[in-house]
Amino acid sequence: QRPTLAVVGATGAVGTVMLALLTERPDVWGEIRLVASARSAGRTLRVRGEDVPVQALAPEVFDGVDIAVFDVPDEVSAQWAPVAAARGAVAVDNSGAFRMDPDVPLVVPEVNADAVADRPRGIIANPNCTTLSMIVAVGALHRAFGLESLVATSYQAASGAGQSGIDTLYAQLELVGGTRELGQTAGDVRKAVGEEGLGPFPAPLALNVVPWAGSLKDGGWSSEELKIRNESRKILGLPGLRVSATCVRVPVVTTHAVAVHARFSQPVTAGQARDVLASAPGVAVLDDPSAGEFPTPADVVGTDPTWVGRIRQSPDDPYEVALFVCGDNLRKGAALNTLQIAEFLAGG
Ligand code: 11C
Repeated sequence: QRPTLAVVGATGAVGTVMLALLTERPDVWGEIRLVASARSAGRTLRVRGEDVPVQALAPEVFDGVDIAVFDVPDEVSAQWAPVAAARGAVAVDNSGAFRMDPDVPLVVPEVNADAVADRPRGIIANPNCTTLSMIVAVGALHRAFGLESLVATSYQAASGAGQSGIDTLYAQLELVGGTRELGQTAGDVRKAVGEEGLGPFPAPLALNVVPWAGSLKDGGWSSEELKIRNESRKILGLPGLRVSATCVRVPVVTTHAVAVHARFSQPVTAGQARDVLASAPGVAVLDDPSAGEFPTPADVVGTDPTWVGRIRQSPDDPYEVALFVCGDNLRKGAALNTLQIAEFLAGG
């Protein structure tokens, strides 16, 4: 009998991509149950070519469910993933609620699929989309060369902040589009957008870059930067890995990019790194700057792989390799990785 899947948060930005993936990918599921807040209950959504009613989140929706994927805010997952687990489902959670819980594995199938087996709470966590945008490539290089430190700078898309991030960016672009004077005088873009037009961002995103994502933590770090550090350490099984990240929001709708400087326990040439990445599952190499070929968010959005280009050996340190990585933050960064974990469980 095919397993029953519940999709919790089916109506959100990530949930919408999840339904598209469930329709596109080889179908391993029996019943697919769609679950959302009471506000969305009663709506009908299309999945696998069928109209499926959305049920309100309640303990009984998990009865008979084998795997429940959660694409909801942290506080909703914190409350409901344990309920799903108590009713017998394995909860695969895309929020930040459980990622650093020592009794919850943090899984990227291409890197540490075996970690799914050790799940005493019946919950498996999916990493943050920024970690996920680079970790498949970094994990492949670690396996080959032994990673010692990581410096990462992100260029994060507006959709990382959810539907309100997308709506805010489009609204700002409409406000500033066609005004040729804007962006040449300090504060003029902020004035054009207005305080009420900032949405979830602390500064205008149109015609700008914003060095901030998440909330303020000790030492001036953002939560997003610490997630990259802590989650990379846990996924790679390197608790002492040195990681320094700077997270920046850019006026891109979807697909996070990350400039990565990785230092290894041995010298690594660009050619060696390229060969490893070219044969790594889930990675696509696009690296011919002489032909103008490197990944950009606008060129790879909507695709599954982790795209890598600009692969260079540091001119000053033969142990260090620099690369530019792009990954769709709603697919591999969220829905796809969650679904891959669920499919791995369904197959095992
Ligand atoms: C962003 N990466 O781009 C964040 C969103 O921990 O799952 C995802 C936050 C998380 O704003």
